[in-house]
Amino acid sequence: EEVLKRRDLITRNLQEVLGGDKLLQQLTAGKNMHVYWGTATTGRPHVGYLVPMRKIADFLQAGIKVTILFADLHAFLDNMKSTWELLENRVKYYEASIKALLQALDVPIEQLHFRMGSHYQLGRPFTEDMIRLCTQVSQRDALKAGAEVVKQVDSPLLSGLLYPLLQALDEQHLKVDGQFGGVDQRKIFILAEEQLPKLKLGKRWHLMNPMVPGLTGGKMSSSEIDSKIDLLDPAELVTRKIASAVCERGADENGVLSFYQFVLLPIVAPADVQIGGKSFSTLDSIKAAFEEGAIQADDLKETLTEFLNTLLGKVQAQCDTPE
Ligand code: TYR
Repeated sequence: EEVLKRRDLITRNLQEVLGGDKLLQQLTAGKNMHVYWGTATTGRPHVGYLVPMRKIADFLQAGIKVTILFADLHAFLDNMKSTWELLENRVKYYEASIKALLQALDVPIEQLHFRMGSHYQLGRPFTEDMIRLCTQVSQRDALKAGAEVVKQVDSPLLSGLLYPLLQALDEQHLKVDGQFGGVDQRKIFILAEEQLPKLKLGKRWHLMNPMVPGLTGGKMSSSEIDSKIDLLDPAELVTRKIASAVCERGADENGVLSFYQFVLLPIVAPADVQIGGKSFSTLDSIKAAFEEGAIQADDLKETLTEFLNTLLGKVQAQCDTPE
């Protein structure tokens, strides 16, 4: 029963789990488990990072070891989203931002482990595995695996084909039992599950978060400025971005409500949230009140703005290292 409780904590709010049987087996056997989440140190961390950080808190609470990987080489491999010279500074910037974010969320960072990809990916053992893996994976499969993660260009670079292979091998070289990421990582996770066993490097479970849509709907990307709120955006800019978001009754896509669903509600739970002078604990009740006209778009925006500015205020107070 205790085991099932831990399993539920590990998998709650996820969109998809691959290898859930194995996870349960390991829990039952009392194995000391280890999971990692990687981030390519490309642009600027944005509020979408709140969601995986919340999840990491669940892992810690379930008593599993968690490593955060700053995938600096991956930032370079993905069409040089970072230059070779900038790699180290980017990691520092990410590390400061993410630690500040974790602290603002009351996640005990002293229990976390932090690694940097280039520290082991350039060494001989990793390189040997990479070369071996290159003899297993076709160009086509490598390209497909990266389709939702690596920037897609007309003439794909070899570096972009290596990207999913290195990510798969990270599982082996970080010595983890599973990897956690957004559901956009799915094809890379599948590649890892299919290919690593061929090299006798084992098969891990994979946990996937839903993607957080931007304020204007659609995937939150580092390039879509208006729909994306950076961790270091000043309060008045956050206020302006939220104010300009479309929030209409009866629309299929509502970025403001998505924010409640993926960011605000999971973070404030189990406490209630106050909107327009009323108390809510579920997305459905918020949606219903909005549709009925009991609360207005401006009410939704006001609560969201206050929530984010309070949280980001804490992050920014911790982290005064803008690039
Ligand atoms: N692919 C991840 C992203 O999209 C980054 C990553 C890189 C994750 C290497 C894990 C890993 O081992 O940001």
